[in-house]
Amino acid sequence: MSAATKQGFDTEVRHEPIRTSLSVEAMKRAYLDNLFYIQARSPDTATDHDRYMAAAFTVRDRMLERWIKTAQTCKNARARTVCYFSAEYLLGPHLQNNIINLGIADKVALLVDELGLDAENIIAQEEEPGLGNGGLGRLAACYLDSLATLQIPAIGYGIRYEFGIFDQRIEQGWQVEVSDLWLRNGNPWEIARPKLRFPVGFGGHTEAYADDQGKPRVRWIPDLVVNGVAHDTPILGYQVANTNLLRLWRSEACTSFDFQAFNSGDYYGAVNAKVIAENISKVLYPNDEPDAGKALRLRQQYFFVACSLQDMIRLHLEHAPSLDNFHEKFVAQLNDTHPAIAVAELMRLLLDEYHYAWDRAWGITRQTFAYTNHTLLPEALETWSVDLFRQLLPRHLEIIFEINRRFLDQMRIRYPFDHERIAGLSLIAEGAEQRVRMAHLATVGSFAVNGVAALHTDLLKTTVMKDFYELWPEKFHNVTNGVTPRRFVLLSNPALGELLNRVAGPSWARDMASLRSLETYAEDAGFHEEWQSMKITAKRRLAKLISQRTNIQVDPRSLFDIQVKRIHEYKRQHLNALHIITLYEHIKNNAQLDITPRTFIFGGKAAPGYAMAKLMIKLITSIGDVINHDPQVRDVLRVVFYPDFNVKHAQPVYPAADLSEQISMAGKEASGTGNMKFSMNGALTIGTLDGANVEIRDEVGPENFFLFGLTVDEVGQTLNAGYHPWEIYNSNDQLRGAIELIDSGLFSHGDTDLFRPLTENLIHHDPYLVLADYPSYVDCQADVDTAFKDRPRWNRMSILNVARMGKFSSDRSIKDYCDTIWKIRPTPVHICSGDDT
Ligand code: F58
Repeated sequence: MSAATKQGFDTEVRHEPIRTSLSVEAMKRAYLDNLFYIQARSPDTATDHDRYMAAAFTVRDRMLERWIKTAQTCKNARARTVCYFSAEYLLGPHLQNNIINLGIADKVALLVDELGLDAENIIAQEEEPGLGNGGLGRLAACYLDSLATLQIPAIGYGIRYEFGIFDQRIEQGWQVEVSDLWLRNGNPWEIARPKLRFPVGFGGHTEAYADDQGKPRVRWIPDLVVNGVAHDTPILGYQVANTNLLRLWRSEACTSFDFQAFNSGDYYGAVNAKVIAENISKVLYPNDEPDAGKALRLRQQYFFVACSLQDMIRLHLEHAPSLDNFHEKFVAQLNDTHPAIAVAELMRLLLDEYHYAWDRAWGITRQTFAYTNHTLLPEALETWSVDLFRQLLPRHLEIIFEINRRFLDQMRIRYPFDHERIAGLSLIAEGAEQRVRMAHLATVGSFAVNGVAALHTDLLKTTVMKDFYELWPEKFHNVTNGVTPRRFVLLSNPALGELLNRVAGPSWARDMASLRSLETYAEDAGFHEEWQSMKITAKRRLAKLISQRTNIQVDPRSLFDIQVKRIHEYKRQHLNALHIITLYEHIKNNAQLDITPRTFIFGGKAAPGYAMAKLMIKLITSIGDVINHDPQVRDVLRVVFYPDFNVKHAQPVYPAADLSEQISMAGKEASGTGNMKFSMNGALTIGTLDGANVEIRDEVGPENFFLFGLTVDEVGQTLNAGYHPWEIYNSNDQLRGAIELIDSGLFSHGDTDLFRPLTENLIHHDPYLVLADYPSYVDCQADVDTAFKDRPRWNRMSILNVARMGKFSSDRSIKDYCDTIWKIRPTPVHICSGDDT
């Protein structure tokens, strides 16, 4: 060992070893230094936010050597790198997660003690980066965690939105959106790279010309060019040195503004280009609003993809003479179709900038991309109008037409005379206006396509992607989603984490399959007691938060029945609401009824433009207002709407749940990931055979899962037979009673119209079969009630849920991607400094 290494110097990375040591002493020193030198505060004048910033820099400093070493190791290894292309990353707060992944939680606890700090207050200061809408964005964040933990070289590419998903306030029972100023107080986790910037063009026209050798070429002359500036965040793996890169792009004008226009007095015109440029990364689009006219969204998609591909090419050409083997060094995973324009952009770069012939360019492109589909909902399958495309990305439109022309020529040979099939496969939907089908572009331009749960993949193959599946069966894969047990068990539920460390050994958090050993405790009365006391502690904690945030008092001994997710008709929060009203009526009509006391907790945001979802929130809060104040029922039922559901607020929710509501109409929820988070924390699921519920039930055992509702096939039959919800309404007294109670104005201060849009829709249309599933849901809830009274049974079921959730770690999902799609193996990173002391 060299003298330098002995002293704790890394010979490649110059740094002072003591400064970033993991010893309590060194961290204390660093924290106080950061407070002083970065925040300019002494301990007695510091605010909690200063303390948070000092703590964050202390932790970040300890990640930097690992980060730099990872970049060096991967570069030297020339390993294939996964580039995860995602318009959304719902990361959640970093501080605690990084402390856990660094393995310094115990030392930090000592330090906090020694300095007399209030850890909870400090942690609470962190504004989470809410750069995503829901499941898709959170999945991307879980995958970043697992990629680093599994030591896979990876870069997450996306957009650094200045405003993330809106904050939700509840005022008079209604959702009010408040803009998310997450960067207001600075972001200690990111490192801006002002020198790392790429130009991105928009609009303009294309020109044909002949190059030096007389070959015909095309060039694109955009009429607006903006810059994308890199902002990097380190993503540390759990108990490994590997630290990957999340690179988000911020848009910036190329010049500050047009001086000529300014001088000639056109002040507004002068700043216009700057405003357009900077708007691109200004705000995350909330989902569920119709895409029509959303030119800015298409700009965002192209913007981040164009920056990312230029960055990948730059990295590649650092040590390769050409792009011939680009696809061997990179795989770009398209997180849904939002980045699908990357297919046309890589083609454009290869054809127009690097002068590849079409076939070679197409070969490289098709071997670079893989596409994950996250939805079957027809309204969510992205299409863009050809006219808009022509305006914003004229060269890309030409390329897409050419891809389509060549593709359809092949299809005509393969399926002569089958015009319907060919029109169905086309990248362009014909109609009143032509539209580009982004899922088709992604499928044709990728070497692999995957769904996110077994059922979802099957449905993809048999419905929306049927023709593509018949054409290229080998291209289709299933990779069932997963979630990271680091954030959603270790961090969110430390008591469970400790219990699992003790009974399954601490490696469970890297190897969740080992939790099977917990099965031996399923009948152990002593263990049951511990289990139950852990749950009640988590419920007390949530009860306190509920009281602080909503002023509603709930009893931790009651059954916590929780539905947290985006508010959407297909997710059927209104089915849950109808059950609550049914119980309410039962109790009102029969005071002696022996029902299990329950606290119904809801959380989730509605898209600002989705009136029905907003009305569902109002319905839930209004039911709560009545029930929570009714002396006859308030000891048995409580209803809470837990506002502003985001990652930070979600973390205390999963550990406190007894029952997890996963009640979407079968065939609509591609996978779901909340279902996994609940079950990993010992909640039992009441659910339909939809998304990953199917696989969760297979794993935990049907006897440990409350199943109800129509299957996908039955849903299809019901709809095909001509569904008449009013017949169910008329013939089911309980159901009619519940809906009539809403219409009576009881929950709306006598206003009999307020909820009509919702009830009328259910009675006359009910596209998500709420009424059809209501009877079996209510029956199933009665089984839940009985089961909860039998504590040993409930505890056993809960323990077995946790023991059998190994499959749903995102580590397993990432291994699946590595083995079946990316063909990548780990590149371990070693740090050889004395840094870990
Ligand atoms: C979700 N999609 C699926 N989309 O609904 C869910 O079943 C699945 O578990 C999850 O992806 C992860 O695979 C989803 O969250 C969005 O939020 C889109 C964001 C952009 C606009 C359209 C919706």
